[in-house]
Amino acid sequence: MRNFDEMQEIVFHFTFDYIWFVSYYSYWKVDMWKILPVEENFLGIEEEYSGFENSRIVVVPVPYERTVSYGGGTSKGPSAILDASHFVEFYDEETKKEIHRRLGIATIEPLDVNSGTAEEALELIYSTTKKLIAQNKFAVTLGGEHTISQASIAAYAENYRDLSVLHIDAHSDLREEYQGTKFSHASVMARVCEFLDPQKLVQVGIRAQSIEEAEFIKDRSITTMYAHEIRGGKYTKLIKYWYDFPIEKLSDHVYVSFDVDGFDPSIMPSTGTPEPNGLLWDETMRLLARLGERKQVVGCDIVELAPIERLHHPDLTAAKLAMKMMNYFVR
Ligand SMILES: [Mn+2]
Repeated sequence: MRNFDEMQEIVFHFTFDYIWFVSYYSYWKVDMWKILPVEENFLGIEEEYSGFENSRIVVVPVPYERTVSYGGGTSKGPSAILDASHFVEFYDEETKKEIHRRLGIATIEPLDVNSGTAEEALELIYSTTKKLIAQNKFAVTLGGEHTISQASIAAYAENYRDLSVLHIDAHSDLREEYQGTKFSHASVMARVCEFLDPQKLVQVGIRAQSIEEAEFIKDRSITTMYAHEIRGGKYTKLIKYWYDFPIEKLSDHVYVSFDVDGFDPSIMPSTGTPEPNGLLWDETMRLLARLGERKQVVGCDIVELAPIERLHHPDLTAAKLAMKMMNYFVR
C-alpha cells in the first residue's frame, strides 16, 4: 500500500491536470463560435459575408419554450424566421443598401435552452450576449418566448448604464408572477424593472393587461402607449406623428424588445396570444426607422413567433422585421 505522501501527490497531480484541462477547454470554448452554414443562416448569406470574425451583426437563435399560456409553438420560431429569411431580398429599397455586404451578418447555432432549468437557460443567454457585446457585435436575438429578453437586456444594461428599452407588445408583461413562476413570458418586464429604472421602459401597442399591471405602470411612472390611445388620437394632439412620442422618452442607448403580438393579428396570426387592434406594418417601420435615426440602438430581439404550418406570410413578416431592424439600427 502506498504511503500518505504518495497518495497526496497523486491527488495533487490529478487536481492540477483537471484544473488545467478545464481552463484550457473553456478558454477555447469561449472563442469557438459555432456558426450556421449558408443553407441555414439568416438570409442564406455566402461565407464571405457571414463569418463570425468579420460580421458586425450576430443573429442568436433561442428556441426557449416553457411557460405557454394559450397557444404553444414558440420553440419553432427561430428556425421559421431563418427559413423564411431566405425569401427576403438582400437589397433594402428604403435604405438603398445591401447591409450584409457592408457589415456582415453571422448566425450562431441555436442556444441549448430547453434541456436544463429556466435559470440555466437565462444564464446561457446572458453570458452569450455579454461575450457578443465585448466583441462589439450587434446581437439580434430570435425567440422563443418573451422570457428570454430579461437575460439579453440585463447584459446590455450592464454595458450601457443609461440603457432604455423600447418594448413593443400587446401585453405589458408586468405581472409579478404568472402560473406559479417568476420566469414567465407574462412577467418578463417585471423582472427587467428589478435592474432597470422603470422610467427607462417605454411600451407601445399595449391592449391586454391585469389591474395589477395597470397599477404597477402608474406607481413606477412607466411610459405605456396603449393601442386605444394611439388610435384615439391622444398623441397626435401633442405631436404630428404618434410614433415620435416614444422616441422622445428614450435615452441615447436603446434596446428594442419586439413581441410579434404587438402587430395586429391580421398581419401576424402566428403567435400564442393574439389581440385585435394591433400595430400595422408601415407605422411600425416608421417608428423603428426614426428610432434608428435619432438614437443608438445597441441590440434587439424578436420573440413569440409560433409558426402555423402552411401559413408562410407571418414567418416572412418576422424575418423581414429582423432585416428592417438591422438596416435601420446598425452602423
Ligand atoms: Mn405579448
